[in-house]
Amino acid sequence: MKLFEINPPITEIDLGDYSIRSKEVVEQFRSLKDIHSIFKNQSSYEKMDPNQVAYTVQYWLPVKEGTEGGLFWGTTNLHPGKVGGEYFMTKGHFHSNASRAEFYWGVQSKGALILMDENRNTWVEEMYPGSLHYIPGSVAHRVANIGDGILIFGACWPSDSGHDYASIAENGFSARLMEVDGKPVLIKEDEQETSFPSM
Ligand code: S6P
Ligand code: ZN
Repeated sequence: MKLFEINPPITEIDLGDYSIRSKEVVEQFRSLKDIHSIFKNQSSYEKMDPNQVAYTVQYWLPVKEGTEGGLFWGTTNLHPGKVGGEYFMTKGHFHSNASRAEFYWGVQSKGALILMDENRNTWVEEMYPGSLHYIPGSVAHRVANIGDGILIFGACWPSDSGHDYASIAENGFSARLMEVDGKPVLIKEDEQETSFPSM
């Protein structure tokens, strides 16, 4: 009888905080100064510590960026905070390869997934430990931390998605998630207010 060797996996995640242990893991660090231009109120930003951590991301990239048919995996730790009433959030992006979709899921604390289609319709999904989100192709995505602690969420996306940050840097999303009377409210850039799930 031939015996087969059972190999250990090359990657592990901690099921508590979703941190990744892998040879291929890449770490990204974004301080407030790296992302400040995404916030509306720049005078509030000027009064804050530019070096404060906004978010960190661990990427597991088992294949080369751009490989068709491959998958990438990521864990984001988004810190709590606000710039002039606007929650700390990720830069947000479309995928350069527009048809490529993505999964996000909540791991720790409370968040809001802000989505915008190519016609600039914007909507929000609540994130919490166990929430699962399908982000279709051609939909820009960014996450805001609306809780008190570090928001942790996971992501999985095709390795040939690419990231188009330029469109968002240029035109932003059509709505912003602001804290109004202690609650998150989606405010369209034309100032109309839409209440976010009763929380
Ligand atoms: C990658 C995936 C996430 C984000 C991360 C940071 O497609 O959507 O891993 O890269 O959450 O957000 P952003 O918008 O700065 O890339
Ligand atoms: Zn993405």
